[in-house]
Amino acid sequence: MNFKESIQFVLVFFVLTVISCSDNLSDRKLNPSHILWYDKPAGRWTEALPVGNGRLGAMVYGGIEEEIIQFNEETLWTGQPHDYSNKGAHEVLSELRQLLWAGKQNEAHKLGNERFMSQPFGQLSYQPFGNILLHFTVPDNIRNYKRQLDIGKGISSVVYETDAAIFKREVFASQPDQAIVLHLESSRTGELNFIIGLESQHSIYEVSLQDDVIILKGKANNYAEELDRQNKPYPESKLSFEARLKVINEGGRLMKENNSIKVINANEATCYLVASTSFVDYQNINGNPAKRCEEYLKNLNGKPYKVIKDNHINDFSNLFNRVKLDLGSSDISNRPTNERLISFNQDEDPNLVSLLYQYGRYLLISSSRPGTQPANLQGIWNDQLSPPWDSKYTININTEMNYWLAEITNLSELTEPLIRMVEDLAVTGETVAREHYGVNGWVTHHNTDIWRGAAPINNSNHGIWPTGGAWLCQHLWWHYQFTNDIEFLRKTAYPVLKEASSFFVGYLVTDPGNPDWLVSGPSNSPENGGLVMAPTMDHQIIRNLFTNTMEAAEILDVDTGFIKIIKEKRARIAPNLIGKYGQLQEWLIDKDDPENKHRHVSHLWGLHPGNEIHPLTTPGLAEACRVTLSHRGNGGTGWSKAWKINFWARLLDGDNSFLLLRDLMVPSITQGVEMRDEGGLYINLFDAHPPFQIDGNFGVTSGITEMLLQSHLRDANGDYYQDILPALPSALSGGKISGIKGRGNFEFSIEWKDGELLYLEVKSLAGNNLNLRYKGKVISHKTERDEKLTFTLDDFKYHSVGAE
Ligand code: FUC
Repeated sequence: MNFKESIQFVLVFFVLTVISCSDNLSDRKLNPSHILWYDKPAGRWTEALPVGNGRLGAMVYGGIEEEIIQFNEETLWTGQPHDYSNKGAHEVLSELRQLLWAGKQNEAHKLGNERFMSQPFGQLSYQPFGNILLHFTVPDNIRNYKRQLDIGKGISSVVYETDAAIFKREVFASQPDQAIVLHLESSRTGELNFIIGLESQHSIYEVSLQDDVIILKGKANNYAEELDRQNKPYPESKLSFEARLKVINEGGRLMKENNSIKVINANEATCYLVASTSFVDYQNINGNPAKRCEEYLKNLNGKPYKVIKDNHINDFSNLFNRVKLDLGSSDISNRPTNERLISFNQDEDPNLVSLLYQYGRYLLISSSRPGTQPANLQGIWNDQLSPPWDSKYTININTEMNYWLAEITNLSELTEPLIRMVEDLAVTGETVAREHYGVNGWVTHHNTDIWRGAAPINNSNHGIWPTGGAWLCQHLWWHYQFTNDIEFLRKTAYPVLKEASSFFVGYLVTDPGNPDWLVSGPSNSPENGGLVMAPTMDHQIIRNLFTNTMEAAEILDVDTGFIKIIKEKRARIAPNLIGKYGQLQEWLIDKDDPENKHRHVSHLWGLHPGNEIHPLTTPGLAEACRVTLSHRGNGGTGWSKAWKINFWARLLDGDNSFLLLRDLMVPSITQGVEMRDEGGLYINLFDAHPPFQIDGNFGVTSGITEMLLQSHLRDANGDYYQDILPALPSALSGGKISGIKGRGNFEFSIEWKDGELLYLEVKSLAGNNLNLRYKGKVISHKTERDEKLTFTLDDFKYHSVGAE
């Protein structure tokens, strides 16, 4: 290098360094649709920022003097392994049916509660684990405070300046290293001073110190209520837990302070929190949490922070980056998230829609990983000993909604925990099928917990609902449809679907009013109208289960005799009916009240997530769904609104779908007061039922995807239609999405402008026949595995055929 070249090199190096430093400071490179940020610490839990690795979750408050990192481990629940079935309940099954046929609902409720319910009446609850507490000695004159969550990397951070230095903290939950990692640094040497400790909310726990490790050991509290409504005790809590926090400092020193560790005059510090319980599986709680913690820490020993962070980012972004969404942005998009949320309904800020969309994916990646428990009502984040609805699994909508986004937004492997839970329920649910119904197969009602309770809980007027397991089976079928994994179909999905179908073969009864029809009952249309015979939703779900079981058996070439039986039964299941107001009937009897605004709109299951109602194939029923939705109105809890976003998208009405989305994108807490019974968002963009319930977040991501791509209909050959931009709202008239998936294992990039398709790229991952449909025009192609095809609007204009 000569002198001139050296000068040039130095200059280029200088300019690049300045750009990269200023980028760091001003966050110029940050994509506002990947960042939640605030200029104040969190004042309450729903303002704190969530991180998680599927097993461990944490909520970071970002305090300046006092920092709280509240954490969870997903297996810490009240109770112990337990069989909830009610021996001999089947003795009253026929009487329950007779009472309902005779119109004696009150008597049926009473008998149901006396003889047919789970033992005890309720299930157990998910628990908080503990808090990491930090106390900082903060120099004066704090300025430029910022806390943020980078959802593309899964890292939460806090930065502020003082007269002495710039201080920065990062927190993430590493999946590869199974730890919550906290890194602290100051821009000037020796300025970092803090005390760190652990505490728990459980009544029995102790904290101790072993060198540079703080140890928290305890035993789960009992369920918050001692006795159920029939004075039966809840199973005693038996799980023990342990967390260990290791502190590593650089440049300073550590000192013991009671059972905490004091870090003095350090430049940097890294803290690793590992945690575990004695839970092994729903039948076994003989795990050794101390040993597990020891192993987690041993694995971390000697690994530099940078390596752990890089591994975390690689692991996290590998999942997150599969889908990119750009709906445009403006200056408003760079404002703090809380301000964006407050003004969303007045502002042009489609970027906030992208942020909320990706946040749903972020939350699933953080709360559901292969080998973990499925995301519960709060995902993995809970700070209460007695959380709303026990933070368990409600199966009459909520648990399924949690996973609606998984396959379509390219997070297929994250369904593994749900699928494993269904496999467990197929075991516990077999006992319930036998004891409560006297039939073969397996059944699950409207809730489950970590002990895989499958019996009807709470109250007979809504707990006796036997189609929970059948609904969950849809997710196993989807997994096959999206991956085409035949071994999965053979070994996992089919046996579960077959036994779920077996249950309904034995359970369905002839309708006395119409002996050609088979109906479900005793059951209910979730949480609306009490115990009944023949709710529409059940029939839709059972038809769907039978159809999927038949197709799976055909693909696998097995069980011809059994398939013949379910084929005959399916043909006799009572059909969807249109009632006197033009509405889709919620029950076989036409008794819908057009004034009823109930949050559940269960009888539209066949529209979404089912596929038996569609404006193109069953226009009359689709119109009846539209009437029903207009009766129910746009109100509702968070998940109810989220479901309606999906319903309207399936009715191909993007503008109505967006209207619901806009209604949901409002602050749930205004001037410190929670809006009652109306869904909205908290400051940290958690969805509000209220209170916080994560299903709404996941349902939003699913609903937006349904606006852009749908693949649930098939042509006469059984190939899926890939409907492109089927319900594009005018408010999102331009944008770009890549990585979303359609059935048949296709991956899509779609770009649109002024409400029209601009460019489309399809990757065929399994080599299936491709059937693209856009605005009534169809392009069909035979594809090779891994073939990539591109299309423009002109291809649909000039080289397509009219849709069937
Ligand atoms: C169902 C819903 C409630 C709530 C609960 C967890 O029972 O009806 O609104 O979401 O689940």
